[in-house]
Amino acid sequence: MIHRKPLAVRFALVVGLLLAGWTSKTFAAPDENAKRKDLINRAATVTPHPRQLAWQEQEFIAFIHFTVNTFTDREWGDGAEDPKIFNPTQLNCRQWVGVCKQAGMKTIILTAKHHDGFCLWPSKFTEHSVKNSPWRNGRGDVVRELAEACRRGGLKLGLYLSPWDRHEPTYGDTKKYNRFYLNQLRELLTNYGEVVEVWFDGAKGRDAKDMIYHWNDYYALVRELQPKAVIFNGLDVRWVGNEAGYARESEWSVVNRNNKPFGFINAQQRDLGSLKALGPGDNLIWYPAETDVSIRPGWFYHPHENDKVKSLEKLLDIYYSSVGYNSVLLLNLPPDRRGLIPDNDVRRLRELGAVLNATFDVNLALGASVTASHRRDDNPEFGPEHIVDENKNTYWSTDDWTTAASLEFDLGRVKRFNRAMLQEYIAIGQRIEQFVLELWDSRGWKEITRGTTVGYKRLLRFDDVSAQKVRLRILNARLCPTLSNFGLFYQPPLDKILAEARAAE
Ligand code: FUL
Repeated sequence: MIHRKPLAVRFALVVGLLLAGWTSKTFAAPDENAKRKDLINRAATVTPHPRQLAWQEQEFIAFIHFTVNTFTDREWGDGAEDPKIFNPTQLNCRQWVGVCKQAGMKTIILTAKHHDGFCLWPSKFTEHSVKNSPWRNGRGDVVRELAEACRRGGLKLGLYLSPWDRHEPTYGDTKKYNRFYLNQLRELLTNYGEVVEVWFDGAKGRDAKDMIYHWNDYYALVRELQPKAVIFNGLDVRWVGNEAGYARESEWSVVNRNNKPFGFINAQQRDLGSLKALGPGDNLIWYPAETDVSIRPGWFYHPHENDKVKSLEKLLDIYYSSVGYNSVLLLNLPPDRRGLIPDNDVRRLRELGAVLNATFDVNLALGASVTASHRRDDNPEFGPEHIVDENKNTYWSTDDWTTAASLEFDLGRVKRFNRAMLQEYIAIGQRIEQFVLELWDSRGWKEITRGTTVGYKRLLRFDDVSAQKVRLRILNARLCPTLSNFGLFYQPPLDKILAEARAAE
């Protein structure tokens, strides 16, 4: 049975509710606005540590997966492998370095120990290593050879040390294994010179024994021994969330840590950094994405994958969708049983390098005259000419809360291009949310392409266009946009580039 209230009471209730609604809207709005402004301000001003900046500038780095798996044709060794099967016949780290340099890579990260526990260096803390393999009569050290080849070739070194170890008998005993792991980490970070990235793989099989990794002790040791190294899947760099080679089209480097331990952010979440994903109470941190993918289907060498090396078109798509989407690309190259990067992979990397050089060697916007709708404080320090001055430490910006602005580039003469590049001055934060690129075609401005986030680098691909004047309209930015670099490029047809590269060989 329903009890109905007298009419007068019902009337008073309705009026009361209406009033309450009206007052809460009227008086809560400024508070909501202030909160939102505060959030935007905070999100716009979180900045990278110099070690994160240096890592981001590497742009394109190599991953090398090499262990007993190379000889057993497996992806995950079980730890029972005989060290004697590790016997590369022509191992030459200088070949690896040469191939990586040709492709434009700046760092090489080596799996010093994968899940099988076999160590590519003669660790004092286990017998399961190169010291018990016939390679170099048990006196070999792949980590040392790579460190030296990198130093000689001007590349940097990163190391991967799998926490999950299927060989080590102490695995499963939290106290003992953590001590063992820290000892190995200490060896690697002490004996091989500068290390710029330490890669902590979170993978662990379902059959793995239960134990707790002392992540904070691992991080502390990295900071103590290699303060310039970034920690992947730890304090400094996050996993992009897939192993296919694709970053998000809107990849924000500022995300909510959620007060979870580092490494426990849900890297696979579709939106980690937009203002929809962030809220007023969030603990915002600079936590940029690294995109890892293999040039072949597997991470390790398998003879049956020799003809499954990714196509040049696929690798270019990956490059534009990782480096070009505000991420670092970590491309895996598995050495074969000779200990060399296989021939098909070498050829493909050489092609990739040739295309990237042919495209990005000449920036058609360099030296263009630039005018801006807005400039910060009317101060020449923030003038638009800094966008095309080739100096990554100078930039253009607007006043705070001028969140839209446009920039006009006069190239001096009509030029043909099909690629564009934008770079924010991320040392002071990441801001741009949306932009449009247009050209002047004597009747008016026409859109060429548009994009969302920029961050360290945004690359855009479009069909060939010709113009003397180009306009970049920043439609929306957090706090105020910055730009430190703008580029227009022309990528010739791939067959033409490859024919020229072959002729030059
Ligand atoms: C994963 C590992 O399980 C794979 O074997 C590979 O090392 C990849 C990069 O990370 O988590």
